[in-house]
Amino acid sequence: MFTLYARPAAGSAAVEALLAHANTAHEVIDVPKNADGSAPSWFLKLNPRGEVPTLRLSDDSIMTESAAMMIYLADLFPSKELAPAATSRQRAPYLRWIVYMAANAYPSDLRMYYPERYSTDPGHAEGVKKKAINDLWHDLAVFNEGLGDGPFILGKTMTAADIYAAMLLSWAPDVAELFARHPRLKGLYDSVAAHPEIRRVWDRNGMP
Ligand SMILES: N[C@@H](CCC(=O)N[C@@H](CS)C(=O)NCC(=O)O)C(=O)O
Repeated sequence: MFTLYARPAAGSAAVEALLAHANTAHEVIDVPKNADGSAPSWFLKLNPRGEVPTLRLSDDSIMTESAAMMIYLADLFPSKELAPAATSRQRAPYLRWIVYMAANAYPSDLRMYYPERYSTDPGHAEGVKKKAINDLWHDLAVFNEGLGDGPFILGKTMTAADIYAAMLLSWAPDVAELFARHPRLKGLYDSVAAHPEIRRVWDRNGMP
């Protein structure tokens, strides 16, 4: 049994979607924020950074970091074929694009949504946000260039990397504009969302 600590429209959505797709026993607990926006003290005991997703595993241990969860859970359910084998040539692009999204697009999104957190000077927030939006367009254009004929990252088979990437695409500053510029990204997003159990999770998270 897994317990996913989550928040609607946050980075927990991809992990929630993977758990639903794997059809494995899990509960989702939405973590409220205090009035000042900080994390509640009970949650800080689980994850000192106060971030979702946070995942409680079946042995009661706690895991953090969304990309690590995607990789771990995909390997845990091999019958779902959400990850190429460690020895497969496809393992390299699979890992590349999960980590690319976690290391580039996700932080750009955080700078766009929370620019005030990236300087001690409140006057810098607007510039931080503008730069984050520029970086995000670039991050997603590079991802688009890296895709083959699709619809998924590895071709015809959906993996955990696609579920993760789809969540990041949905956070673009202008999703309609993103999909107009890069139809391959729309193809990936729609192909992931065509899975009814994932669509339900996207809906719960207010995703397009
Ligand atoms: N590197 C972390 C980042 C997680 C993260 O920043 N989560 C955001 C929501 S998307 C969060 O909970 N932020 C805490 C806050 O808003 O105070 C991961 O990939 O899991």
